[in-house]
Amino acid sequence: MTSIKVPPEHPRAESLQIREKLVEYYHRGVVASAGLIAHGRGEAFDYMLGEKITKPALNAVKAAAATLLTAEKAVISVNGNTAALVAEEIVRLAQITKAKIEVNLFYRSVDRELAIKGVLEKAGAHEVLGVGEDASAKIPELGSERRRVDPRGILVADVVLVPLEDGDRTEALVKMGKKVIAIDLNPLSRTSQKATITIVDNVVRATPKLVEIVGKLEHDLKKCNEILLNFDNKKNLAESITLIKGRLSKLAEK
Ligand code: PTJ
Repeated sequence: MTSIKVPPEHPRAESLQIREKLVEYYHRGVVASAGLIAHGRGEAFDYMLGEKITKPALNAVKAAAATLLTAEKAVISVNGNTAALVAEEIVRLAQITKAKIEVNLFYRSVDRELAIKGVLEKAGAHEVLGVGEDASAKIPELGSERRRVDPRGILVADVVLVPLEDGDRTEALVKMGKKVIAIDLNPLSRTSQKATITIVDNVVRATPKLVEIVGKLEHDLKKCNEILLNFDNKKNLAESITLIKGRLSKLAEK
């Protein structure tokens, strides 16, 4: 296994450490090989966003927190990259919002499902849905392995959080009447465009921020409703795209 120790003084140390972590979890059977490619795609958008949480991302995080806290049956869908990067934050988020955690993979294999379950349990999860025979239900109209869901989880959820998704499932879940919260660095992706709430940010920043905000809003139903009344996903998503455009223009002028 080729892995390097990133010198902390390296100007891009944080980004390189995240990359190394994904490579390590790839070798541990958690991350799919395509997960490494997906990360590279995300990195490119992160560069354009300025590698920090933006105002529209923060607005979306607040709306996501309010949605999770007011949900009846929320589920956090976890894939390989998410487990590798933010397992502890996912478990904490599930605890505060009383959401269930379900493994849902594009590149499904029992070995990967078990490896991801193991990572989540090590991070403190008591129950992980969607593993092996537990993923016995099917999302209609979906051809990929992502169609296989747990009848106690995603199938009956009213709200599903999907960090790092791949398009058609978001659309299918929305068609089933569910609210979908996506975390995706690419504001142009089908997931971003089809989700009910789109957080255009890196999971490594958005997930801890989500934990922080749900902690603040946990007992404030009035505030949650107020946030939701004032949130417009289309407008917010457009702001992320405009922000990238503005940043690129400024950089071009330099
Ligand atoms: O673990 P599996 O089997 O479920 O597979 C997971 C991947 C990510 C391989 C699968 O879902 C996939 O192929 O996804 P896509 O279609 O490549 O889409 C991934 C999206 O996530 C892209 O729009 C990326 O820009 C975005 N992305 C990548 N890394 C991050 C990210 N968004 C937020 N935070 C990141 N760290």
